[in-house]
Amino acid sequence: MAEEVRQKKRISLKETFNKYVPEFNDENIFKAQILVAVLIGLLTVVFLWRLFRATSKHRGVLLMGLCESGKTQLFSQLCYGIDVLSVTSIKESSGEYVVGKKSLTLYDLPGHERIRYAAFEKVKKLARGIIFVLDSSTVQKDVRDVAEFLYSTLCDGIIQSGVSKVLVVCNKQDLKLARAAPLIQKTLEKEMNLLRVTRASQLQSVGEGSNNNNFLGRQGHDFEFSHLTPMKVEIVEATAKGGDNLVPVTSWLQQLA
Ligand SMILES: Nc1nc2c(ncn2[C@@H]2O[C@H](COP(=O)(O)OP(=O)(O)O)[C@@H](O)[C@H]2O)c(=O)[nH]1
Ligand SMILES: [Mg+2]
Repeated sequence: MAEEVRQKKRISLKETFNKYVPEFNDENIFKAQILVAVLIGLLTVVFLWRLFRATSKHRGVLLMGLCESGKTQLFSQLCYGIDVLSVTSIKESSGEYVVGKKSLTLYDLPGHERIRYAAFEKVKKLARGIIFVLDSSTVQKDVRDVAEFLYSTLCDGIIQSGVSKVLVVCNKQDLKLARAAPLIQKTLEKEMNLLRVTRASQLQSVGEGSNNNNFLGRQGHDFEFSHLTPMKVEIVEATAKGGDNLVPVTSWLQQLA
């Protein structure tokens, strides 16, 4: 008796379905099943890929910039919440930055020209993001060095393939002579535009083709950070000393984690 009722119910459901969606015959249903299976397969692949990326080794954030810009200060504030007495870093140091259940490894790289590249080479494979620190009170006079360092970093092939987000931190905003971020951005972009021209002509004179990572931005346009897509470069103001104004940095790290 109960079986009969169930049978009736099943038939009537099918009949209702056919009544309202007549184009759904058996063949079409088979096609739809295949489509759904393919969709589920694709979604699984995307899900696993995202999971793999999130848990992959790329959980490093490189703190880079010239000497005395405030990298170690920022590193110490972010990882331990304290100021440091300044000592010249000759080796990279690392620390964990915890965001909820996730964590990132911050690498404080030495800014000294003679050792900076060795340290960079060692950890660049692990980079997921870069925090480039500059001293907002001296950037006007050091703009060439700052721009060269940043340009070379962004040209690196490993960085271009592994890093999607770069944060330029205009540090020491507590100082009277500190420039604001929009002005620093303009100054840097102008300098990097000049650098790009000189680098391109140097390469031509040594006979290298144009197929290299050394051209940043869009051909035929003045250099702009916004042209570096898919890499996203943001420029913010901060004060590492005393941890007074670090929200722009911490919220960027949260998005990255
Ligand atoms: N006024 C001011 N001084 C800072 C700030 N951040 C760092 N400093 C100072 O700048 C100097 C260099 O800092 P440090 O972190 O050692 O720079 P690093 O060479 O880039 O690692 C130290 O004397 C810091 O106290 C800041 O936000 N404001
Ligand atoms: Mg240091």
